[in-house]
Amino acid sequence: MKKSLLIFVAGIFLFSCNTGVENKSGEKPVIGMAAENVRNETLRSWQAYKKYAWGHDALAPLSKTAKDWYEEPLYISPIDAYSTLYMMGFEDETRLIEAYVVDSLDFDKDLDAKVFEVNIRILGGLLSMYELSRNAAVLEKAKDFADRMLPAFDTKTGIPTYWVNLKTGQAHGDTVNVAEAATYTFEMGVLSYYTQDPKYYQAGKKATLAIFDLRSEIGLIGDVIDVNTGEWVSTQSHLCAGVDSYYEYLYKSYLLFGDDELGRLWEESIKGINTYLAETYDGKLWYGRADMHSGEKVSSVITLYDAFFPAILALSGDTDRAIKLQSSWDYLWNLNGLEPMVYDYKKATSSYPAYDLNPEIIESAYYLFKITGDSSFYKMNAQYWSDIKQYCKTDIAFTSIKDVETKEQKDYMPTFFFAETLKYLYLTFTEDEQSYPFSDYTFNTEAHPFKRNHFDKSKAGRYLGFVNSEQ
Ligand code: DMJ
Repeated sequence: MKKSLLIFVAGIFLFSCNTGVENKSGEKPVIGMAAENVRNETLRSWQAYKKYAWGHDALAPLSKTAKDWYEEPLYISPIDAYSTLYMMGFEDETRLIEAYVVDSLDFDKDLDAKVFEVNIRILGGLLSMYELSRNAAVLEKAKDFADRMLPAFDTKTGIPTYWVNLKTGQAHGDTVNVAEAATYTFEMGVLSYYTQDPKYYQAGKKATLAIFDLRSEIGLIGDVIDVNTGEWVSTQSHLCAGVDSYYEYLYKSYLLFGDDELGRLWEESIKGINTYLAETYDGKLWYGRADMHSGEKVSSVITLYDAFFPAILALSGDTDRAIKLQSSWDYLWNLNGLEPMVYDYKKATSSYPAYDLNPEIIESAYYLFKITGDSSFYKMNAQYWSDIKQYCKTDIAFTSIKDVETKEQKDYMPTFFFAETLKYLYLTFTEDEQSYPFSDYTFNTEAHPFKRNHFDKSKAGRYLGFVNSEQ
């Protein structure tokens, strides 16, 4: 029997030996052994973080030490981990994080933070912490943090600089990629909704419109831009790392807030993507790189981040392409049992064969499993989880891999492993459909969940400052 089939059959058998995790009403919903296993591994890794890296940004699981992104820690792992721990029902742990954030976390730090990264992890994490806890003091922290980010958006184009100093507001770094330029409408929109102050969403949307307005005659964008001149520094068009979440937020922000303008931007963008970037090579669907002006293919080098795209295709209704693309990514994963960071689908080589516990292929399998109901996507995630446990597990947690062929380990557990990878695995496997139904939630690009019906579309225009044409 094939290994993947064996895992699936074992999964079905184990479902009959269900365990439970208490929910808020004191009931014990059945989650099944596969989900329970992810839950146990999450707790084991979280406890390792607490023991060896508490108060710091991330855990280095081999040396059993802490790593910080900047001169001072910003507490990124716990903020990123919160929504996953919450959904898994670890109430003591989430209460601990919440208390630390409210009582001890002070963002008045003289350090330069990467605007894009702290937006999706810290602002996104804090907003979902508020969304789940309804603790008003957490919303105040989120607002304080966003106010410290806003000076970065004060450029000629409205596209934020790469860095912003959290204490002084001094912003610098004129060259950014498209993801760094325009992945803000989601978090800024949520904050505008909750504060009823449009300034956040307006700043994020201005940056998004600036990128869209700089598209070529054939409707493609480049990938690196100067925030002051608005000139493309690189005219390569793709949906790989460095662009990915720009497209993701066009659709997701439209979905969550109902801003039709973003919906139109998505519709226009996806036409160019499917016309010029998509190609079938060796019987597999891939999205490569093309020149934004001529539309001619310039490269078949992709990154594992691109595996987010089947999820967005499926969410936006193009299940056919989503299934084909996911099958290409599944093929790539199974070449080595983990996927390489960078891969050339024509040369079948990797110039950077690391795997950093990234979530994207798992995220897409989760979406496809929920949208199509096809168990082959469940099986994919069972396979990926089994491989991650085989190659990335350490005595205290999980760690990144230097080379997917040799499986040599690095000494780092990224914060998105808590936020995304473990969450999407858990949500795929859990039998408890009641607590977090797929169609009730929209996730930011760091997998922080926001309940769709918390955002009343008849109020969103007013709170976020947009007008739909039919209103
Ligand atoms: C995450 O931080 C986010 O999903 C981001 O958009 C790109 N990918 C990383 C994890 O791989």
